[in-house]
Amino acid sequence: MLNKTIGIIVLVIILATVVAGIRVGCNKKSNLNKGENNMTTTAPKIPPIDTIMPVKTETATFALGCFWGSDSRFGSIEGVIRTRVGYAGGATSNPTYYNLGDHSETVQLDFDPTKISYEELLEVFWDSHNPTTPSWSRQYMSIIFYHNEDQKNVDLASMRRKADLLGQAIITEVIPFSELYLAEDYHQKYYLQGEQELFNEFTAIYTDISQLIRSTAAARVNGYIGGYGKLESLEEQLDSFSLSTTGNERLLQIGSRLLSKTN
Ligand code: MHO
Repeated sequence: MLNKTIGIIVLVIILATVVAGIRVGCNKKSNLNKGENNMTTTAPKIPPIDTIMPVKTETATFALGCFWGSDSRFGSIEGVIRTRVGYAGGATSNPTYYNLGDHSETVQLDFDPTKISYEELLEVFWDSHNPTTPSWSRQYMSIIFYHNEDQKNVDLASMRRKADLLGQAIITEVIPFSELYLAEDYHQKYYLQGEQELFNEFTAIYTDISQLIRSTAAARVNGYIGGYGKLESLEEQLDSFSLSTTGNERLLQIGSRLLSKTN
């Protein structure tokens, strides 16, 4: 009888220890979680605009002169998700800015076709340069690189319409896309890189330039700094960039100087 009672007591003690152990374990874990949460609230915040990605994107590739400007212009457009600049159209392998070979400065866009159509992007392409005058160098050629037969058909139809409208022949080449050699880091989101304080805010979040290149927020801000887009859109989107209060003030100051108010 005594043995049985002792046995039960020992069993209860063992059970209590195990339960307490699990509790302590859980507490430890939840303390850890709290710690992690605290860290995420103090770490730089991913811009909300970069957290919502469309289910499907399409890609467009254009050469139309210096890519600093086209990166900025296309980056300001609602529906454009990512921009990157590089060299394309030639046969020289691994071109660089100072050793371009037969390539041309090129901008490439990933866009959400439910927000902007490829045709609309082509309109921006025509309006952003003079496609009737041959370029004086291979570096600044006017080229549309199509990614599929559909794009090719849309390109040719759009080009005919534009030529009719202008009453002039268009010299733009329409050729299949093969490869984009990414330009050097300092060419990506060039105008944003020139605004040191704003750029620093982005590099605090995106420590690797390849992440920054993929950021919609960086594309938009680079667009507004280049003088593209509307002040009204900038004001609407400001919160989605996660900039500091001074960053917001600086961007609004640039915007009110360079951008027209509404559409
Ligand atoms: N005219 C520009 C060309 C730069 S671009 C990336 C300059 O300031 O050198 O071709």
